[in-house]
Amino acid sequence: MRQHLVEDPLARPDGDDLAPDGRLDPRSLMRQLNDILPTDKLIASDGGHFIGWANTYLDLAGPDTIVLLGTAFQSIGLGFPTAVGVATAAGTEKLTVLVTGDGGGMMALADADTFIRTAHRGVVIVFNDAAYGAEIHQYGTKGLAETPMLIPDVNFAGILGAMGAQASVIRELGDLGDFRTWLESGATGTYVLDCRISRHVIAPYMQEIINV
Ligand SMILES: Cc1ncc(C[n+]2csc(CCOP(=O)(O)OP(=O)(O)O)c2C)c(N)n1
Ligand SMILES: [Mg+2]
Repeated sequence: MRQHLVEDPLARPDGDDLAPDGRLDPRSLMRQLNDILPTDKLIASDGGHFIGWANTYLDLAGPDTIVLLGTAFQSIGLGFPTAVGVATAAGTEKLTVLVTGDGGGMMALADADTFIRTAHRGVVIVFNDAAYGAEIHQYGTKGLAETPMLIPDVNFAGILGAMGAQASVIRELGDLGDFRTWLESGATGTYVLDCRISRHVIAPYMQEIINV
């Protein structure tokens, strides 16, 4: 029988500044990003554990301003190619925000280059938990070996910075200052937020799946 751990599905817990392991708490990160990002934006999302953050914590202009293609196709690695199409639709009018995991992001690096060359104004939020987090939460918790589910910390800021993006490694909320300045300046191009999040904060929807 399904256990409903989340009494209020609309609750948006504040989270802590940092998780107990010293990495970012995705909940406080998203609250901070929602404060920085404009409401008028288009969001492209890959699939993974992280899908529960942008669609609950970010204010959107409407239901047709977020595309969860990775979830629709049940395939990871489609975030960057989705974002290329979304950036084309956004033209010079709107900001395009891609949310991706580190696992799916690594699968799509060829299209990261296309996105950086295509987006008039783009933001890439990498939920970098150094793991195929969805696998850890769904199967590691059932006793499967977690070692093959781990990914060494990938330096997305370095890789995508070399492709021409502005980029920051975000280890604490105070590291978001440069991004805020970039956004407020109205600069064109792409800014990459390589967010080193904890895998110990599990999204409410995933808690329900684990406890089915
Ligand atoms: C092509 C493909 N391979 C494997 C999977 C199974 N799968 C679903 S989510 C996931 C983990 C994705 O890791 P990451 O992009 O880092 O996101 P996280 O779950 O850590 O937030 C995997 C391997 C899939 N959906 N599609
Ligand atoms: Mg991951």
